Amino acid sequence: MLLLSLPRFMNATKAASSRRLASSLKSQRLLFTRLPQKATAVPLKQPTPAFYSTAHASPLKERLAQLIPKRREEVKKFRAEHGSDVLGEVTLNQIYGGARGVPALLWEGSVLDPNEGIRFRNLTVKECQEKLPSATHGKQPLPESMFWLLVTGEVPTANEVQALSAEWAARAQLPKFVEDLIDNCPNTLHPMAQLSLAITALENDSVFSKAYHSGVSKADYWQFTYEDSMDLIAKIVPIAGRIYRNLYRDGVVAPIQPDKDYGYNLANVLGFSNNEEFVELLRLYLSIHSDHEGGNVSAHTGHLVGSALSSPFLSMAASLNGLAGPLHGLANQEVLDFLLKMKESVGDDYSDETLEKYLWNILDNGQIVPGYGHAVLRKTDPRYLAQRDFALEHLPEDPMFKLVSRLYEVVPRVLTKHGKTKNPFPNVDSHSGVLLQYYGLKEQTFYTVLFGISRTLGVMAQLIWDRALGLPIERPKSFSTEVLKKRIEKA
Ligand code: CMX
Repeated sequence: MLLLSLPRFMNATKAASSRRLASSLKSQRLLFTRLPQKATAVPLKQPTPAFYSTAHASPLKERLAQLIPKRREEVKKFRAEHGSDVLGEVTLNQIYGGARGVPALLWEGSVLDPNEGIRFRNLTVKECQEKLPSATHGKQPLPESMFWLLVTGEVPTANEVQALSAEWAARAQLPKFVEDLIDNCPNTLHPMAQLSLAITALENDSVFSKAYHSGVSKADYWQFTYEDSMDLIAKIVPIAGRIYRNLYRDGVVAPIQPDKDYGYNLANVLGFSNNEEFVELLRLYLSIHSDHEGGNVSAHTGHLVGSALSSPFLSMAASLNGLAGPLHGLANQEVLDFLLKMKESVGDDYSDETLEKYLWNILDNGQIVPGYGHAVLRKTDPRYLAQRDFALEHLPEDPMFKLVSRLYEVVPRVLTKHGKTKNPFPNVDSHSGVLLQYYGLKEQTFYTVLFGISRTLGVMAQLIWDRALGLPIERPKSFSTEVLKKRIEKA
């Protein structure tokens, strides 16, 4: 077991290379992302309404205060020069087909290529693993470093990551009524519903809502969004711990450790921090599930609700409600149910014939194979591969991992023959459950909560920029079938 104090937990080699990376990235073709050299810190001008006093020193906020004015100018110029340029067209099928592929959203943190997979601020999953600071003796990116990257487009230094760990730990205290709210939930209420309730209840202390109603300048909205976002990211950990410990253990939640990183603290509130390998898994998990561009249900919902100037708490609660759907984040729970049932049925017989027969039975019943397919991806999800690499290193002989591995060979073939899905390959949800099971986190109804914690990082990073760039309320146009028919006739 490794219990390291915060000043020591950073991987010095990676931290040292982060500056070099920032300058090498500068030369790459970046569509929207700029990676400016860090300027000397300037004191951040904070708006000072009566209710607003932050005791939290925040290097990330200072850095944002430097980046935002430049970005605002850049976007203003870009829009002035190209505001009327056409980026695509919309077909009738797209209107009836869930708006697939319609270029309609701004999302700064990540961009998804159908074949290559996700790039977080232009870094692939593998590059993030190589370049973002990790824990001492660890290999996986610290979620703090992923958040810094998503927000700023820069690889943070070890000190910057350490400051973020300390800031999140310092903000983690829950209001008593939120603890009571969770404690009073019936144990039949799904953990995602409990999570959403608790996050909604944090609205009580939203500085964004208070600032809005006190009439602060629009130019300062981002600062209050930032404060709420940081509180939310910090408090979602003890909330998750409380839900987990109430539902599946003794109801006792370990306190947040102020000198430990985010992944450690999450493992600790769940009761698993004595296994360093599991802590590393959580760091990987929290980093790679954080963002998957803006069109997926959870990301888009958070962004949409935030556009009405609902606070980060209300926006994220809405986002989590979307994540809780079985076609989206709940798929990781569904995958494990599916695997366990399959294992029960096939036993140790992982032959092509037996697995294919089982899969065809599901498909012939009109059911889906959870964990396979994607609305955008057309190849194996690199987030799946990162988890597979982790399994190959740490649990290569685990029977459930072996089943997942065999399905990776068999399912694409079957789905291709089935001929419906546009992408027969596994997505991120296909792998996470077996890893969590292996380390003893066996309650699959809780899995989407972990996804939700991670997704909060991506949604909050974007929400800060939404307010920094002054994006307006979202309002795409809809039509009835009758009107569409008329328009088509006319066309
Ligand atoms: N098993 C069986 N059929 C599938 C399938 C799968 N894994 N994936 C897609 N299909 C079917 C669809 O249901 C659809 O059938 P109909 O024409 O009868 O409606 C057809 O193939 C075409 O779908 P698609 O265009 O390939 O996929 P969509 O963009 O409509 O949906 C997704 C994408 C992820 C919802 C779908 O692939 C699916 O349901 N997968 C299983 C659930 C899952 O793993 N979700 C998690 C995705 C990642 C995440 O968001 O967390």
